[in-house]
Parts: sequence; C-alpha cells; structure tokens
Amino acid sequence: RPGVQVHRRRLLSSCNSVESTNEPLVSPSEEARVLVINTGGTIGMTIHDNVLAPKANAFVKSLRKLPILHDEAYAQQTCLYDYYSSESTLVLPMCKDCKRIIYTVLEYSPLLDSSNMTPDDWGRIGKDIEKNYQNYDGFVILHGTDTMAYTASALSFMCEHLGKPIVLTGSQVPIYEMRNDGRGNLLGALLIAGQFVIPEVCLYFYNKLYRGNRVTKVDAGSFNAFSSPNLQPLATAEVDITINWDTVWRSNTTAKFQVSTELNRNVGLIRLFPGITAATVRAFLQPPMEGVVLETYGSGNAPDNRPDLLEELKKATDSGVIIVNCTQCLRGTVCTSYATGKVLIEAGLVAGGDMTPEAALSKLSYVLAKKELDLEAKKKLMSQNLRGEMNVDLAGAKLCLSNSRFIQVIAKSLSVSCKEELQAIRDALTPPLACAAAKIGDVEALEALREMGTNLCLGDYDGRTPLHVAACEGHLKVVQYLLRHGATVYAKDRFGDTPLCNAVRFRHKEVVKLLRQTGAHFSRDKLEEAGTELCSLAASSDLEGLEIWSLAGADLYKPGYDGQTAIQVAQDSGKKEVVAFLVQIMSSNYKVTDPI
Ligand code: ASN
Repeated sequence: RPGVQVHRRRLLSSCNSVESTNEPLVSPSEEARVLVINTGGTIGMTIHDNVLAPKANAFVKSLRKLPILHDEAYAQQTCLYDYYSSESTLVLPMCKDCKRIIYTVLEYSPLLDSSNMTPDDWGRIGKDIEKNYQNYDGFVILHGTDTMAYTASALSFMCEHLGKPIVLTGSQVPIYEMRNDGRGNLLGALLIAGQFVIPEVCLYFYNKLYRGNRVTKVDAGSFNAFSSPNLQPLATAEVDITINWDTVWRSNTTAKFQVSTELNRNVGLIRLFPGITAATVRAFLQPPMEGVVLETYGSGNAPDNRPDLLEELKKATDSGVIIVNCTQCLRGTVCTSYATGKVLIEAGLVAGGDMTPEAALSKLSYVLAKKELDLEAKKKLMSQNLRGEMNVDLAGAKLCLSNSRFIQVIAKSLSVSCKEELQAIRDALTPPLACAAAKIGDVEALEALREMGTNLCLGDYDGRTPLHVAACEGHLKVVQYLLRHGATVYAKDRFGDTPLCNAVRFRHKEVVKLLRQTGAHFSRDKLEEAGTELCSLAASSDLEGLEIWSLAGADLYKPGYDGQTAIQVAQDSGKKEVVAFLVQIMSSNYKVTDPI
C-alpha cells in the first residue's frame, strides 16, 4: 500500500519536525513488529456458569483501552490501522530506547483452555509462525499455563534454524480482572520479542524469561507459576531488562528457518513408583507405542531386584521402542552413580540427562517422526543437545575468562583483580575487538575471541555486530564462520540496518546470497521502498545494482514513488540493455509469463 506508506511516513516526519515538542525522533526503522498469536488460556477468560472459560473476540477490544498496552494517539497520528489494514494491530507506548513496538493479534477460533491442546494445535502455531516469519521481528504466543511447558518444548524442536524470538506467555488471572498478572506478562513478552534477537522458543512469566524446553509448571495458585530448575533464566525484567547473553542459544547454522510439523503420536510418559507391577509396564509398552519417557527415582534409578520389571523394559527396547530415562526430581540429572541406575542402561534405555519430562516427551515425538533416520540415529539424537534442552558435560572444553592472557594483561595494567571487574572488562572490550577482527577478515582472531567466551553476536557502541562489519567488507569466510558460531542475520544496528542491507550497499554478491540462504530478508518498509531504488538504478543503467537488489529479495515488479516500474523507466529512456537484463533476471527469478 504505497500511498498509505507515503502518507504514514509524512505524518511521522512531520511530527518529528515540530521543534516545539520534545518528541524523540521516530522513524519506521525504529519500529519493531511482533505477531501475537492468541490460542486461549486464562489470560482471556471470563466467568460463565461459575467457571472460567475463554471468551472470543474480546481480547483486542480490551487491550485497546489499556494505555500501557496501546497508544491510541500514536496509532491515529501514524494511520496505523489503515497502514496495516487491521483493527487488530496495536502499538505500545514508547520504550526507553525510543523504539515503538507494533503488534498484531491473531486470535484463534476456538480459543482453548490449554488442557484441550493437542499436537495438531502445536502444528497450527508452528505453521502460522512460518507463514509470517519474514514480516515480524518476533512472536508472542498467548497460551494457557496448564500445558504451556509442553507446547514450548514441542515448538522448540519443531522450529528448525530459528533466528527470531518466540515467547510464550499467559496468566493465572484473566486480564479483565482488577488484580491480574496478564498485563505484566503480555507487556514483558512484547518488550522482549520486539527488542532482542533471542533465537529461541522462550517462556515469559512473572518477570522472568526462560528457555521454553526447560520449564515446568510448579504452582497452580501463584503468579510465579513456572520454574526452570536446571537452567538459569535467559533474562530478568526488573528495573531493567537484563539478558543473560552467555546462556542464550547461539545459532550455528547457515540454513533457513523452517517448521517441522511431523510429530509421532505413539509416545507416552510413565512414572515409576514402589511396587509398580510388571503387568502395568508391559501394558504401557505394547504396540503401537514407539517412544516412552520413564520417570525414574533420583539420579535415574530403578529397582535392581526386580528382574520381571527390567525384562519388560529390555523386551521393549529390543523390539525398537525408545525409552528415555528422566528423573522424577525437579532438579538434577540422570547419571550412573548407582547399581540401580546401571541396570537401566543394560535394559537399553537412553539417558535423558537433565531434561524435563515435558521436553523429553516432545523431543521423542519430534525425533521419532524423522523418517529418514534409522533407530540408532534417532537414539543418538535423543541423547544429544538439540536446542539447549539438556546439559551435555563440556568439562574442560570451555576456556574461561581467567585463562585468557590478553584480558589478564589488560586487567593487570588497570589493577583489576576481582571476577566481576574482569567480566566487565571482557564485556566492554570484546565486541569492538570482534568487529575489528571481522573488518580485516581475521577468522583466527575471531576464533580466539570465541574461545575466550566472547559472544560473537554482540554489537559495538553503534550496535554493529561483527556480521555487519564482515558483510560491509565482503569477507565471505568470516560471514560463514560467524553464522556458524552464534551470529544472527537479524541484528539491527543503531541505524536500523541489518547485515543484508550492508552487503547490498557494498555490493557483495556472494555474501548477499549466503545471508539470504540463512534466512535474511529486507524489512517490509525497505521492500516497499525498493521500487524507487530500482527505478533509479535502471535510469543509471546500473546492472550490478539491479542484480544485487534482486538477489536480496526485492520485487523487480515493484513500482517506484510515481507508479513506474524499473523496466518501464528503462523502456522510456531507451536503455535496451537494461530492459534485456531485467527481463532475463525476472524470468530466471520467477519463471513468470505475465506481460511486463
Ligand atoms: N486452565 C488454564 C489453561 O491452561 C490455566 C491458565 O491458563 N492459568 O488454559
């Protein structure tokens, strides 16, 4: 909708130019977009016949009346509803860093109490995220708390090569009630999804952001309903929102985001208890059962004086059922310290480490559905850390800060000795150092920084990450290295530019291709503006520029500000080589037969 876009722009710029107000500078690059998928749960429930049940078509209306969750004046000023052609698009008040978070609510029908959720619903959520992935910076899933840990775990596996935040939240008391936790939870989830590139499926509740596949519901009567017993929170929202970047999952791939909705339903959970009969276990393990989480005692123990029971387990694993050993304890891991644990390994069980039963069950469901893998490969995946769901013992693998000569020398010259100060120096120095290494294409220096514990996706004082810098310089090897070691293609610098914008500006074709392959894309605003840029490239016979914009995903049919397309500009000015070039890339890109 270019007309409205221009209108909205004009309004935005006119409000910026009013000198008498202290309005901070607002431009669309300072707006983040979040998609909120409302699946149901207490957060949007009302009382009918004395019980709580979801209420359809009421949520957005009530958000609109809450100033902490919607700024109506800004929406009117900037033609928000027209621009997004949606009454369900709302905008948060200005954030501390002058950013606006615009969010669109997609309400499911029917809304569900999460006790009614099934893997089909997980699939629907996954597909909706996949469909809308390019149009939003982050996603918030409103969900009932009862099975939220299952959905969060399942989505964490289903979302392959995720590069943007997906935050599940909900509440214990409906948002319509005077005292409720829904407003704070929704606000926190939106702020995190809109402001931080955390490439994980997370769960936000009661001021904490957790890794989704690490949580479990522990309290039915408290606002503090969730716990992540084996992993510290990814972030805390106190006076400031503090992200624990060392814990946040770092992407390690150059593959594009996709959602795998294939899930195996023949899975189950069984909990050991003293005196459990072999008949019960046998009945549970009968076909079509293919994967079972066995909740054992303590550090993964079961009676070693019950050959009848162990025989049932062994029979099942011999016939191809994958049984994962998880502890009944809230905290801790499965290990082999006891004779009562060793018997389960002998019976063919896979050790589930410190996975929650929710994570282990959904992981089984995901892994068992991978038809291309044989049984051994599936068992191997079950014991590997796929999405940060389990701690794999890395004893000695990570060089810690105190081992780093470089930081030590600096610390010494600054007379710094305590751990916290050392940490602060490291945090301040390493991002610009990594950018400097990226600038000169020095992969070895980046490797050394990484071994020191540096997070390679952090930015310098201008929010420019090493990936931005490498993309500007066209260092393909560095770009490759960074993408495999935690860099995100969605990082935006202070100017709102992503590494893809930089690679296009400096015309590094191979870098553009690699970033695109990894899922990088232009923002909606940039794509809207592309028409005008393409026309001016066509007018100046800049074939290289046209090609690079096309590789970056620009639509060559997009008209410029005056309604003309690039090819029309080239035709009108008699630039035959440009017309021929455009026809050639358009047909190889789109294979269309439409008249141009
Ligand atoms: N029964 C509700 C649900 O899971 C509980 C809640 O959301 N607090 O949908």
